[in-house]
Amino acid sequence: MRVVVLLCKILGRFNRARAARLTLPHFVCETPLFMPVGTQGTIKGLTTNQLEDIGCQIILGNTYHLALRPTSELIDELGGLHKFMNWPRALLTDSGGFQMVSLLHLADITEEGVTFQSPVDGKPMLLTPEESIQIQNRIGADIIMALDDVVKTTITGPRIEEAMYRTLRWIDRCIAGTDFEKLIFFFSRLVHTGWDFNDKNTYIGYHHLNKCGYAAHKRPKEQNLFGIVQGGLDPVLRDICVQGLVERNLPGYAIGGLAGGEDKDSFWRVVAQCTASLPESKPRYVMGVGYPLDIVVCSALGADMYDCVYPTRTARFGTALVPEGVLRLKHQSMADDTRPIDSTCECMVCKNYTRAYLHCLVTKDAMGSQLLSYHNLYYMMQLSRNLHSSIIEGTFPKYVCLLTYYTIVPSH
Ligand code: PRF
Ligand code: ZN
Repeated sequence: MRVVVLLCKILGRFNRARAARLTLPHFVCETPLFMPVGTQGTIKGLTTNQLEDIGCQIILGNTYHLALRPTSELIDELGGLHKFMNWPRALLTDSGGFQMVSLLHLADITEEGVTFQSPVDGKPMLLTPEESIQIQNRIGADIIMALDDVVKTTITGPRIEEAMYRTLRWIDRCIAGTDFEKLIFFFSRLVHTGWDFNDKNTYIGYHHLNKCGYAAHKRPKEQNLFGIVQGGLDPVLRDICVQGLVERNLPGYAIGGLAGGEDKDSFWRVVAQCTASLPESKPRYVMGVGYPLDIVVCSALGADMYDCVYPTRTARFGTALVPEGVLRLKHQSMADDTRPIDSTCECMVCKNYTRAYLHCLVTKDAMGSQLLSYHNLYYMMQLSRNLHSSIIEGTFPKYVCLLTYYTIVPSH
């Protein structure tokens, strides 16, 4: 039997919305939560100290990028990703397949795995479910994702069904991959130190990891494997996938294949359907979702976790997130505007800099995008905190009305 180490305690509810506490190996996180995306072991333009300052609880790393450079073997050798990037809080890694398919037009999916041409030397390479898990074990994140077969929701026909069933077959290969790691782990403990007992002769498990020569960061037993629900916009396929994954009793579940160009109504229907039949006691993560409005709606529908490059990418294009929508700092009207980005925001940027100064920087200096990224991520963290506390305090509808009074749909 698999040991589930992720504790998900529901602290409050409002209809289907939940506010929970997730106890992960490196940090206790509060939901709903937004996870900034750090592609190359960094959130572009921000230090990890700044990320802690803004209240960031967990960040996302991309297995595909990290496996290419600096490689998972080197990260492992240097003590795991937490240590490598100096990030003491929680980390999640995506399995890599989605990034390959979305970034490389040369990626191809077969039953064995995702084949692609290495961008380093052009050689054909294969990422299997087992290998994705092994790479993620070496990186050492608190949450690891199963390799899935992702198809755009705008595609129709038998490919959607094929991808959903393949995702279900691959989850068993991912589980087998993690269990193999655990077996080696227990074997190594047995060989090096014998089992761990306290003075009352009670087995106390995998403490003192360094003692047995097993690197402290490499704790496969403590990594939480999330399965990913696929099935496009077809409710029957989504239902088969949810049931199949729930039977496997995983520590958490993600809803994948969305935010790929489908209309909002179809997107929200899939989220509503999945959250209705996923277990109450496990976290639900909607992948690739990050517009403020989508986070509010998905949270109302019972989802807990989100990730997106949007807040940092849009910052690099000179756009700031504000309660009214977005503010384009490049616009000529900002040139002599002495107000902060948002007078209601308490972030370091809004306390110290004017729109006029930021207008001057955005096109000329890297500091412009760094400051805007800082503000935008602060905005997302504040949104997560407000959702959490309003669900607990019973003021969730009031908070949502206040937010949607302004239009929080970005205008691009
Ligand atoms: N699967 C994986 N990563 C993802 C997605 C997915 O479906 C999405 C949604 N399009 C974003 N990131 N593995
Ligand atoms: Zn601000």
